[in-house]
Amino acid sequence: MTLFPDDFLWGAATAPYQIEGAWDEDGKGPSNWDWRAHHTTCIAGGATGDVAVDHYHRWREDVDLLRQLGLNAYRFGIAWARVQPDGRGAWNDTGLAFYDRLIDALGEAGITPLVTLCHYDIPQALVEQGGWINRDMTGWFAEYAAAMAARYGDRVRWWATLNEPVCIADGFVPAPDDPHDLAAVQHHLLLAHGRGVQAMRAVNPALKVGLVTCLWPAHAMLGAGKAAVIGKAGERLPCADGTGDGWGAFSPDDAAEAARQADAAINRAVLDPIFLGRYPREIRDAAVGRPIHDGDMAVIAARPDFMGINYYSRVVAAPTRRPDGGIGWRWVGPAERGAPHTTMGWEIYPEGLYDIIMTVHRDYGAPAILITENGMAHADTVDPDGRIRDPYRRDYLAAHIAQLGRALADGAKVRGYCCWSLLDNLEWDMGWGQRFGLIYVDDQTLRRTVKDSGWWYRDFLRRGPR
Ligand code: IFM
Repeated sequence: MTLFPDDFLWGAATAPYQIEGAWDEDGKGPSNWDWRAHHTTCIAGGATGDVAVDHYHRWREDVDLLRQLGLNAYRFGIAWARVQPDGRGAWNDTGLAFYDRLIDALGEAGITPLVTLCHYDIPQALVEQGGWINRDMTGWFAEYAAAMAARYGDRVRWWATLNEPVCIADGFVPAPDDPHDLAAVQHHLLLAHGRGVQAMRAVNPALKVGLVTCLWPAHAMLGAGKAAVIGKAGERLPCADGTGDGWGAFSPDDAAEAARQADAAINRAVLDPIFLGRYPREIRDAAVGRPIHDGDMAVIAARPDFMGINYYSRVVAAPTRRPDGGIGWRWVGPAERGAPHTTMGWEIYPEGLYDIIMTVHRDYGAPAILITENGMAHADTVDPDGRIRDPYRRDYLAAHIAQLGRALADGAKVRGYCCWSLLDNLEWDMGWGQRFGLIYVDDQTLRRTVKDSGWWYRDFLRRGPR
């Protein structure tokens, strides 16, 4: 018996800045990422999204590739600056028409669109007014969300307001160094989500509106090298000598606290406000002065129709001693532990997908879950016969989909799964070095070639996923 219902959404995902290019064509305004690429040295190798992988001009071919892969869903984002160049005021008809054509072509191909409103990029004109530090952003975002719902809501049912608010707050706005500014950015992002949900529901109550966040199960680690022990949340780590309560400078309780802090910073920073209407204790303690107005938390906690989960790996947190004597944490990467990992330096840990789905399902009671991103980067190469043999990616995807099946069998309401990514693309500040695609894109010609893992995904879906 198949675990996956017939209407399960099987797709692949992209983001506008990473693929579209045409950064200043047809009336598009500059975005914060255009500015970053043109005015800073943040992006490795001086890469820019000016052309990216030229999806703006090659979208027909890309939709055809989705069809060839037999996918019934496609997650993409709208570049706010393409449809509303200044983020306020006038709309850009040519930009709006681009997404009309894309959505219509997906409809003709029987592919369900899942649309993200803000996948890191915002109009640069809004950055010049403070960006996410400015509370007015929440209103401007809600107006944009409502306009998108009105324009495309007849054809697009699934909407995500933001992609990965924790990442936006941490590094993708003009980086807020001051902890108060960071707290403001985090809060305004979630408030923008909540106000966006309200605005879209007012336009069309039939829409499914949610939020996408990247979740990393946080595990605790004590000790170092081969002697180190790692435990899942809530597990009590053994002591070094089996008798006392210590392991060098730190105890099992310290390790548990480190993992709790990592979990709060990465996962609960979003899940608690959205589902419980409050920030986790660890975050409340760290940022005094968060600009919360009366009623904000209720707006943020307007129940989403689904939770979008991006899953790549787990975080292993070891305790550290803070200058004030308290316990802090540090991320112990897989290379340091000798664990298998991708070229992003992320551990390959499929079981974490099951764990994190069950957390969102059981502990937070999410009404529905979409896996909005999952995949691996590797330095893929083209063989002399033109094929891209990537058995590592096939194995990665198969292992993660198996965990998805486990979660479904255990009652989690998972409605879909999208590989990250459809195409090799610009990996933000890491530039062109990280190939995540099911489809290889040649650096020079931008020619697309489906990798073996892409054909494997097609065949897996054809066989009827189990
Ligand atoms: O490329 C990104 C994507 O834009 C957001 N989620 C993580 C991916 C890999 O880093």
